[in-house]
Amino acid sequence: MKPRIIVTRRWPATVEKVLSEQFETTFNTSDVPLTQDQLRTAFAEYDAILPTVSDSLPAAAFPEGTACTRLLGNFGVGFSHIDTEAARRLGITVTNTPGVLTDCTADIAMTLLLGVARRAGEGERELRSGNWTGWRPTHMIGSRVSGKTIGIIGMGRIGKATARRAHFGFGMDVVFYNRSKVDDDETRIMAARQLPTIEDVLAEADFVSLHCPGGAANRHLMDGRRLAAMKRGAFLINTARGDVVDQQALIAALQSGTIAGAGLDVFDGEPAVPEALRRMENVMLLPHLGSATEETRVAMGMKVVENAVAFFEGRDVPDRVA
Ligand code: 8YV
Repeated sequence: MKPRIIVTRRWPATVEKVLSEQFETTFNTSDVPLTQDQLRTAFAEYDAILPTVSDSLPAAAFPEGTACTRLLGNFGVGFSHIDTEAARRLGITVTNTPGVLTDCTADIAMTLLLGVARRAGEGERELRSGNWTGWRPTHMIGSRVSGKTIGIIGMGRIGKATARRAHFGFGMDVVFYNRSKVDDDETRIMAARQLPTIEDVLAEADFVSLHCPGGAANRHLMDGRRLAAMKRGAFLINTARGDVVDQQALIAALQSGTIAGAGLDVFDGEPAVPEALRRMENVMLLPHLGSATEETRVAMGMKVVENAVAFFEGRDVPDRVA
């Protein structure tokens, strides 16, 4: 008998086909995520659940006692929406999809960085609304990017890929904070400097780009105090997780001019985005597009398949996180 799996959202068709061949697969064909009740029921009915970031799985979402589910194959690299401790207690393996979305997420970080520095969203809004009155020397003046310093918080795969783009592509200097020492050719070749504290990075960076995991450990890592510690005229870029930033403090910092602007692909409590942010001109807001390319979404799906096949064949799973 093939393992029974439930896929909580629609995936690229090519991957859905592979899943259907390998497993007895149920797809949530509706356009909305499963409810907490449906997820709880799924734990009693399926050998594997393949969730995404839009499925909240805190401890309370897990069944008490036992579960039929033995694998949570997360479609995405970030897994802070899953309580891995609760999974472990029930003997459920959790996997993610590292590596395959690195470049595309770094591209979106740079899209946001360039977008806010050069006021691209604002300019497009002006033109589309018919309000552009023509070229003039003082029109929509932004901030130059080359020669500036990018501060990376979290120098993992995506942090490094963003630093590479910023340095080699746009002539930026790189400073970074990372919990553990990073000592490799890649950072050396970019002359990227690891600084001892986040505050040291904030003191030097013209653009602060977040690339650390979400969840309790990093919740509100960028709080009001740290936003105030950013350089005057600096920008914040977030392609990590919404909860890494204190969103209310960010709104206040943007309103008061404490920071110059922000480029955000993720939000605390998304898809809800505070109206205050949506009304501001000095922010660029994207609907969580980090990994949203055809190639990457297929690669993510295939990585979940690879992990699930290995798991049910009793082999070591390549991307186990719990
Ligand atoms: C994914 C992401 O698309 O992989 C991640 O961590 O943030 C996104 O790029 C999303 O998580 C889907 O589950």
